[in-house]
Amino acid sequence: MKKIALITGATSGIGEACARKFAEGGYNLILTARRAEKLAEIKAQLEAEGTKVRTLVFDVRDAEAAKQAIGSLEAEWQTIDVLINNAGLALGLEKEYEGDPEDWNTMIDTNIKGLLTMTRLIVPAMIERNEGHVINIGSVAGDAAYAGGNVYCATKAAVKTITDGLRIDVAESAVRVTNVKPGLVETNFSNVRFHGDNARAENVYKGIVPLTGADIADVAFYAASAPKHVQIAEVLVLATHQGSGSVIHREKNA
Ligand code: NDP
Ligand code: 8X3
Repeated sequence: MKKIALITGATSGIGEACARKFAEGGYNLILTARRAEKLAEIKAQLEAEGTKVRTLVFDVRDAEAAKQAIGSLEAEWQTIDVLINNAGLALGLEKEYEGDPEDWNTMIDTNIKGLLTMTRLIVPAMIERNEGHVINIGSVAGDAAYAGGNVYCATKAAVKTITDGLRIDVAESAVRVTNVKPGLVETNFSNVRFHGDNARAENVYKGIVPLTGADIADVAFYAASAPKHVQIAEVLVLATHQGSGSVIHREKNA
């Protein structure tokens, strides 16, 4: 029986790339997100290549929907070896005193509470079996605030602390816990952040070769594949020419 990875936010960017990487690496997959059609498309592609896939359509902000979705899995799909808590977003880049409270709520409910909901649902069975791996997608944004990043940065700082807390709480077991903290990754992230302003989103990646979702999936897969006695606790992955969340060297004429 192949191992099973559950990936939240698997319809785009880093989550979709993790789906492809873990499929290539021999896992069967439970893919979750809100967009049913996109999930079905990815499932069809991966199944054509020999991976078994279950899709669960729910919003991670809806704890009851998440519970029902996980509960609906057949018995053989309940043994989840790797949970990748990836679903998340930034909304806006306004100064904190000018930000939209609706955006703040969405980021907090998705990036923090959604991750906690999934952890609470999946980890108890890992503890019972004394094996499993939780990989949370944090961010360089969680290491230090940058201009306009305020609440988004705070959610990723919370992901760091929540990940560290989980690692401490499972230390008696063989369950491993990893925080992968990407820098600038070209995905749908900036289109979402700027509420569909694609020209503004493109500017984020001008003059620098950004990371790709596949680069981050490689790191997540490495952590999951390390020998059992090795726990990759945290990895910061920046684009070359990126010094920190706010220091980015851009080629002028690119
Ligand atoms: P994308 O916008 O490309 O993908 C985000 C994914 O999250 C989508 O699959 C989306 O699916 C899902 N998602 C968003 N909100 C919800 C929700 N409420 N319920 C369920 N699924 C949801 O962005 P990225 O791939 O870049 O982002 C993935 C993670 O990586 C995020 O946590 C982000 O903060 C983090 N990150 C991104 C970086 C970057 O530069 N891109 C850098 C550092 C971290 P759907 O819309 O179908 O629900
Ligand atoms: C996403 C990367 O630098 O835009 O977490 O915050 S950044």
